[in-house]
Amino acid sequence: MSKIDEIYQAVETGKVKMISALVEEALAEGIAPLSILNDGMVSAMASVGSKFQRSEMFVPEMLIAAKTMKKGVEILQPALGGASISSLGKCIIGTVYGDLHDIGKNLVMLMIESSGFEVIDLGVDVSIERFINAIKENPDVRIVGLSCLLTTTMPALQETTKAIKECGITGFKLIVGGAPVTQEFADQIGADGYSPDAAGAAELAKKLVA
Ligand code: B1M
Repeated sequence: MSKIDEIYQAVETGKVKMISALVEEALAEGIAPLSILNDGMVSAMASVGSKFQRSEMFVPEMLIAAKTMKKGVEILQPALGGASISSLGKCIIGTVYGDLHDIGKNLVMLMIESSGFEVIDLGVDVSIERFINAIKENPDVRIVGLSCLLTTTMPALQETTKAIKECGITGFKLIVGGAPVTQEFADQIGADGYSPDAAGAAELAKKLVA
């Protein structure tokens, strides 16, 4: 079995104790960090999602798979991130209220940070008020990023976007993303940008502040 397959299986079956060593071994073998991330871990999480949909997996297994991926990403982070120069300004990021998913948001954060932004992470289940307070405390913010993983929290994404746009502070761009979000929805709710993935979000953020 290839190292990528081992990582895939470890994430899918929630082998938290094994993942750090496997990722380290993969890096030592010279496997590209992005391949470890996408072919090993992200695709395993997609499989977890499909199994959950087919009732072949349940929330506790999904949670342990998520923990395993988070641990793997921690090991991968230095190799993925590269040197951060923090000269493009501040980015405030969070997952909208009602939504507890943060793996994708954390990857977006990592990519945005390593492309030169100072990231302020508000975490998950972030109320509209918390987003607006963070913007008021950091009026020089350049990018605000909202993540949303559930179709049921898409209305929260819409409300949060509207409230932030109307909060009286300008000078930043608001970007959105997450599995159920599309370019069409982003346009419809008045976001300044949308990306389907973490690398694209970092490119978009840089383009929007250029
Ligand atoms: Co939940 N979950 N979950 N879950 N979960 C999904 C999203 C689901 C699709 C699974 C399924 O049914 N196939 C489904 C949603 C269905 C829907 O909305 N139509 C679902 C459900 C139903 C639920 C619960 C309701 C289950 C329940 O309790 N019955 C519940 C809701 C809890 C809540 O949030 N209120 C729930 C709970 C959980 C756990 C807590 C157990 C766990 C999350 C742990 C954590 O995040 N710390 C979990 C997990 C792990 C998943 C799946 C399996 C994996 C998500 C993930 O981390 N993917 C997921 C199935 C799936 O996605 N296929 C699922 C890997 C990650 C790298 O991808 O997050 O998509 P992703 O991020 C990508 C892009 O979306 C994008 O870039 C990222 C990297 O490339 N992106 C952005 C994300 N944010 C962005 C922001 C940007 C730009 C791009 O700009 C700012």
